[in-house]
Amino acid sequence: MEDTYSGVPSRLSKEAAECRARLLGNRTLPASQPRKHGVRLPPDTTLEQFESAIQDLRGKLGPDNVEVNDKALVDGWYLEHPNTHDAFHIVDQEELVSSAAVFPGSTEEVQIIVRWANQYGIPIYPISLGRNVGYGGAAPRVPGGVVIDLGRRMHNILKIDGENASCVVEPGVTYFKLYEEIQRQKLPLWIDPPDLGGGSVLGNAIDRGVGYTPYGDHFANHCGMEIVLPSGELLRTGMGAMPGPDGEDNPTWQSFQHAFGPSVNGIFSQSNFGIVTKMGFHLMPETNNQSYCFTFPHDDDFEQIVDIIRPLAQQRILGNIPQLRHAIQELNVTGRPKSSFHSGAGPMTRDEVRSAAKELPLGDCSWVFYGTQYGPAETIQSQLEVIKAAFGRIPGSRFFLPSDVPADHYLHSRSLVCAGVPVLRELDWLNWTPNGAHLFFSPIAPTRGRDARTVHDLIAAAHARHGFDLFPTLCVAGREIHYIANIVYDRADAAEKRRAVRLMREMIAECAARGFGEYRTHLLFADQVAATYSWGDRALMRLNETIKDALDPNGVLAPGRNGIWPRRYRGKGWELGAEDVDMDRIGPKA
Ligand code: EUG
Repeated sequence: MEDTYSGVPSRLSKEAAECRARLLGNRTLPASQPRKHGVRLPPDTTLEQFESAIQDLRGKLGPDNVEVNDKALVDGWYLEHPNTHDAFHIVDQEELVSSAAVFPGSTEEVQIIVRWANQYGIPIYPISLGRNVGYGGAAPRVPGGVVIDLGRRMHNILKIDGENASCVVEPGVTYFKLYEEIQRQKLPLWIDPPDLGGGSVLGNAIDRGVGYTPYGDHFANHCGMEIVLPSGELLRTGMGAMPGPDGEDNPTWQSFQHAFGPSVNGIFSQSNFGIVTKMGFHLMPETNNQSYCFTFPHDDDFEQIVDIIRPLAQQRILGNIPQLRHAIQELNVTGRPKSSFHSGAGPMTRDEVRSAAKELPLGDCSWVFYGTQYGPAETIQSQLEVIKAAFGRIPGSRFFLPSDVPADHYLHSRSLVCAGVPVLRELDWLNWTPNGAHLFFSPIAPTRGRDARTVHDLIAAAHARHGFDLFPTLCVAGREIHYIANIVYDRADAAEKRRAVRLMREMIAECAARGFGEYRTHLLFADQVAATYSWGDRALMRLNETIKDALDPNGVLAPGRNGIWPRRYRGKGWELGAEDVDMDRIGPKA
């Protein structure tokens, strides 16, 4: 845990050790198994070509900074995560694998790697840390791609500016690390962690992840990037495009995101147009805050809850993006396995959830709303009066402060996250099944009761059809909801994994038929999701492909990422569509 960059701070070492013991205790799979196949070579590359390309790369970067992926694959766990494959493998563990990993120590070395890839036509796949769990982790979309593990050596906090309230980080800076450094410098600033604190600040933002302080839209709160283009050239966006005096960084790089001309920042998020090696962020000045939750008695209160949140969020009376969860998540966030609540196969029944929830601190309920208010005590008090009056219109609703629940209740961890303190608590729901892994289904729904109901019913019916418990976490803003369904599955159960893939594919298609699309998805589903954004004869994808082919004519940078395939790969059997549910081999059929 004393790891220099990707471990946890000492304040969490006991919690992390317990979490690890529970997760590994729930594993029936061996820590690793002998490989069925040898190294997965990059496409169209012979072993001899691969070996001489690797030898060349070792010469350029040093032998210790290139590792061929030929050993047994180890899933590890959140804090000891692989850079070789998707630890939460949803197809065969050996499918979404790299051929090698390379560890650049500088932007110049990233440029060298990109030029090397162009020379040999080998696909490269940059990761920050590989903790994009539930969305593909460290895995390259094209099996046999070379993973550029940026985080291992590029994990410097380049700048923290207390006056401008901003920072500049490299890809390997975790939420934990940035938080600890700000504490060490005793600066009155907050970071904005997502639900788990071990991820990369930069990586999460370019995947357009979400956090829960008022600065929770991570991409919106970035300010300035440095990017290695697929040609190996270097670019700075925003005010950073203007040279600073005497060769320094532009003094307004972290002050103003848009600068002059087209705003190109966005095309480097959720794309494969460049490798972001530095990124600036605004940091929120610390403030007084109060977390709380409301419970509601009936499943059918759902529409009214959503309709009450809408004006409160639009008026910015709600302090952050609150989460709306179901009572079943009160069970799984205890870290107890499903088997302690339910026997036999199939999802838990509503009655089982009800009787188990009765014994927990919030009692029998359906939906739970977790919110936080910010500002001086009087402001919080008056906001809470408005919010209580609004939710009070729902008969049987109940209000809780952290002081109303035991110290181990989830509300206390929520309270930390919403005040900018990164934690690990959410890992506990992986204990639900043996060998627990998760996959997110993440559609955008309008913040309107009837639409939210449509999406929820469709997702609930699909989960029931495929025998999965439904764990809905709704991040509700004033006009849209990030509806996150956490599909928890057993990595040892191939049939259950196939059902999870079918479940995903059907939900993507059924939501799209009603106009609801995903904000982000796992690598395996990116083609299907991208294809749902097809307005105007695929106008958006045609633009993306035009940009891709112009910037990356050799098609080496993260082919297939977010459904964008370079010309060299298009229409050759790489795309995975709605029909692809039994994927024992990713890639063109021989
Ligand atoms: C969560 C939230 C997300 C996401 C994946 C997971 C929350 C899990 C709002 O975005 O993409 C508890």
